[in-house]
Amino acid sequence: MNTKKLAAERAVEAIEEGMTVGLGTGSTAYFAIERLGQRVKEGLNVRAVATSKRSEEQALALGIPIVPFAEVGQIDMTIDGADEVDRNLQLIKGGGGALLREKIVAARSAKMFVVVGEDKMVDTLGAFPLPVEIVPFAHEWTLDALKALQLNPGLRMEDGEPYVTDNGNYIADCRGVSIDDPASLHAELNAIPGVVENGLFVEMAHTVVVGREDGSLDLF
Ligand code: ABF
Repeated sequence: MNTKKLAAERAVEAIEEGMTVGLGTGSTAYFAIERLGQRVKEGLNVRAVATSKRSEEQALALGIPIVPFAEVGQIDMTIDGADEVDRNLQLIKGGGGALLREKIVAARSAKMFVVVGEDKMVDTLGAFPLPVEIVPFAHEWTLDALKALQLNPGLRMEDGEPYVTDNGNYIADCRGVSIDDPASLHAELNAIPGVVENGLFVEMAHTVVVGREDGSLDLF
């Protein structure tokens, strides 16, 4: 069973005529955009903003209208994946490197639908490395500040060079941190000079759609 596809397509059914939709990033969001593209071909009128260049390209290729941010007052509904979801529906996102744009779009959304396979559901966040987006300037010092918080940061690399986000920043992946209080850690991280944003999405999920291996769905 493709639990990601199951969850993504269920969320897309909640999109109504005339909505402004936020399009997430990642393999689960990919299925949501594909399904939305089908609905647009069937006559659904929506407009969208995307959380990454790759999601925007996918949407445009499917005929989903992308609108400038200046023309969007509020996003009605955003559909996006996650790397981990805890019992309080707090999230770790950013494994795909798009966390900054994803959080900006989620924050502007009336409803954020998080779409995951059941393997993403955890008791406590942190088994998945927490991504922290940092500026390249003096990034060594920013990494030191993360180390001082015992967050065990590692610079995300790609082809032997630091991975660069769509925003021209680096990502530090923080491993082995059991996150019992996501809200406090979120505030602590974003207070560090050099940190742009972090992958903790606290009190941002409106609905979590979970696809199960047995073909069932749960909505929280
Ligand atoms: C994106 O979805 C990222 O924030 C997150 O890392 C990713 C989850 O990946 P996938 O949907 O491919 O499992 O929104």
